[in-house]
Amino acid sequence: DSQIHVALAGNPNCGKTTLFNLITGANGYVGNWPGVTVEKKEAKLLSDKNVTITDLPGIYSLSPYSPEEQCSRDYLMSGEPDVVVQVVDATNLERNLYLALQVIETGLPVVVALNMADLVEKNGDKIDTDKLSKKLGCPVMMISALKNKGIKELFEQVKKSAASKGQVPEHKFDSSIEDVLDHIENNLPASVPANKRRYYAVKLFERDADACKLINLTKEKAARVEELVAQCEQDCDDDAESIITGERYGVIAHIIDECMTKAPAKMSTSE
Ligand code: GDP
Ligand code: K
Ligand code: MG
Repeated sequence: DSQIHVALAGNPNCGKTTLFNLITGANGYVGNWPGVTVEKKEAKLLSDKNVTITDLPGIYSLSPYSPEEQCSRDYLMSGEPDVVVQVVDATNLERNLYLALQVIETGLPVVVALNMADLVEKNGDKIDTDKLSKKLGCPVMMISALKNKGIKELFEQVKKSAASKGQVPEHKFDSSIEDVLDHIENNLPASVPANKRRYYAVKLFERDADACKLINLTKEKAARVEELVAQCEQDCDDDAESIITGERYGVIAHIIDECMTKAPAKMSTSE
C-alpha cells in the first residue's frame, strides 16, 4: 500500500508517548500485540494521513528476554515498518544509545530523534549531531516532544529515510571481534540482504535461538560458526553475549567522548 509505516522505538521514559500524542492527536487504535498483554498503539500522523505511527513498548535492549523486547524485535523484523524513529533521551545518552545501536543494526532505515533538547540546553551540555550522525551512520535530529520543537523537520527526514534502503551500521567493535563477525557474515546465505548481514552475524555470535532458526545454516557452517565463537569466548574469558554487551558499551563510550561536551560542573553557591 501507499502508507508509510513508522515505528517509534526507545527506552522507557524517553518521551515516546509525549511524541506519539503530539503527532497523532492520540486518536488511534489501542490494543495488544498478538498473544501478549503488551499494549500496542497505532495512529495516523495528524499532518499526513498516509503515515501510520506504531508505538513500540519501552525497552532497554533487543534481546528477547521480556515480552516487550520480543514484540519490539518481531515487529522491527516483520517487514512492516518502512522507517524507525529511535527516540533517545538526550540527557541520558549512554543508556539510550545501547538500544539505539541495536536498532540501527537491524538495517532498517533509522532516524535518531534526540529528545529533551530543552533540558540539554538548560543543562548547558552540547551534542554535536552531525558528528553523532556520522558515527551512527543515520540521520540524527534534536527535538523536544514536550515543547513541540524540531518535529516538522524530524518528519521531513522520516519521509526521506522511509524511501531509502536503510543503512549498513557504521560502528565497529574491537578488531578481534570484527574478524569473527566477518567470518560469520561470510557464512550467511546470500539471500540475507547487505543491510541485515551484520545484525544476523551478531545474533548468531550471541547464539540467539530465533536468529539461528531463521537463518538455518548447514550443519557444517553452523559447526564452523560455533567453533569461532567458542574460540573467541576462550580468548576473551567471557561468554558471547557479555562480549557483545561490553563491545557496545565500548562503542558508546567512544561516541559520547567524541560527540558530547558536558557543561563545566557548577560551582556551589550555597555556602
Ligand atoms: P515514554 O515512557 O517514553 O512514553 O515517556 P513519556 O512520554 O511518558 O515521557 C516521560 C516524561 O518525560 C514525562 O514526564 C514527559 O512530560 C517528559 N518529557 C517528554 N518529552 C520531553 C521533552 O522534550 N522535554 C522535557 N523537558 N520533558 C519531556
Ligand atoms: K523523565
Ligand atoms: Mg509511553
